[in-house]
Amino acid sequence: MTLTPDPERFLSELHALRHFGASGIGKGVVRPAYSEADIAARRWLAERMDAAGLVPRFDPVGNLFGLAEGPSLLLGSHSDSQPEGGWLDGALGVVAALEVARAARAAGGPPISVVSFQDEEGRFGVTTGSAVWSGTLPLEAADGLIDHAGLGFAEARGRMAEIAGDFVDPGRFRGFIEMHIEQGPTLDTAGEHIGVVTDIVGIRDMRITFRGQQNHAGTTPMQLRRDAFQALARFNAEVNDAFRNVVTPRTVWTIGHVALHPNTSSIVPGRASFSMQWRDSDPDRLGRMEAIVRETADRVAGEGGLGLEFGPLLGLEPVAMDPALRAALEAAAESVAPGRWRKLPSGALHDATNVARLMPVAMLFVPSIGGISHAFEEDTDEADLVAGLQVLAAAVDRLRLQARS
Ligand code: HGY
Ligand code: MN
Ligand code: MN
Repeated sequence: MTLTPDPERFLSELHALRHFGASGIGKGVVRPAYSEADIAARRWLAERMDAAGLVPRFDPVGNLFGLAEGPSLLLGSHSDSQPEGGWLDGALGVVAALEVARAARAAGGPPISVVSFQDEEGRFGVTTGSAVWSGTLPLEAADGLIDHAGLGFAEARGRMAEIAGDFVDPGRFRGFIEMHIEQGPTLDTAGEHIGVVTDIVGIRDMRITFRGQQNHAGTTPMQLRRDAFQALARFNAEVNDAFRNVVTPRTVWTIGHVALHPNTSSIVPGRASFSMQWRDSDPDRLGRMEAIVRETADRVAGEGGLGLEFGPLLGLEPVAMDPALRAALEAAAESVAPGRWRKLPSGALHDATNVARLMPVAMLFVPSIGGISHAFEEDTDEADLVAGLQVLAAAVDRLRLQARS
């Protein structure tokens, strides 16, 4: 009996989830890891998993699993959001997984478990919940992480202590498939409905701090200043320049968070602390970019007479998707959207990168309207959401038949 997920129930559950932390602007959400809205959403998802016949289990870092009996295929994503997030980033994969798990149960199999990983958006680290679960990041190291406001990971995860159980054994899962929005313009621009991911880029992410001299903005001559913002500005210009010899058109880098101290008009900033993040599909290029970042910061600090601190370098390596799981997704995409799908790399990071250390993984995308994500405007046509659900279900069906043959 083939799997027949219920599109109406899927869409209504997706809309219900976005009300946890609704931003009040479009369909946007504010549901950072361990926030009240995030924990409430996870409790609600646990109830939905239970109602779907799965056993809900929170692990010590707040990853939520809905467990089928015995060996199963794991589907899912994450339900925490960026500080200003879209309603689909992560949530889509969790709700689609739950609907396919119901359809599989109704069809007499295959057993499907569901997961919502915690802190994929890296409030504390980089895909922190799945990084800890997969062994990429030791729990003790994660507990030493802090968010931009200074809250510690240990304290944050402690907010879920009363519902937290042990880590779930990855050995019970045969593989992992994550459905996600593309978060880029490729599918939307091409008028295609489905993307089957070939590989996920690697990432490096660190905090850098320049320490100069806080001083009066009116009486301090320019040539005597040790202005931490000017150091950051020079660093940025010189890194952009140096990267030109190393990067490709697909390489990206971002200074997304800047904290100036004391951050007021009439004081020369004495401290500039900022995030420096870069991504590429080639680990060697990621390493060369790191050398440029460190050398440039050293030179700017040295020549300007400023102090310099590098925070811990967080990162994940590029990872290729599993050929067998990918083939099932490709065949399913052709059956649901013939000629209107493509294979493509993921420029965004996903929990699948960490899970790939433990088992075969694959991902499928649906289009993001205008390629927008990590913004309240993030959206996808409902027809494309349903097409993605049908591809996920059809791929699970194919994998069941293969397992039987
Ligand atoms: O940043 C990322 O790629 C992911 O959305 N957290
Ligand atoms: Mn995501
Ligand atoms: Mn995201």
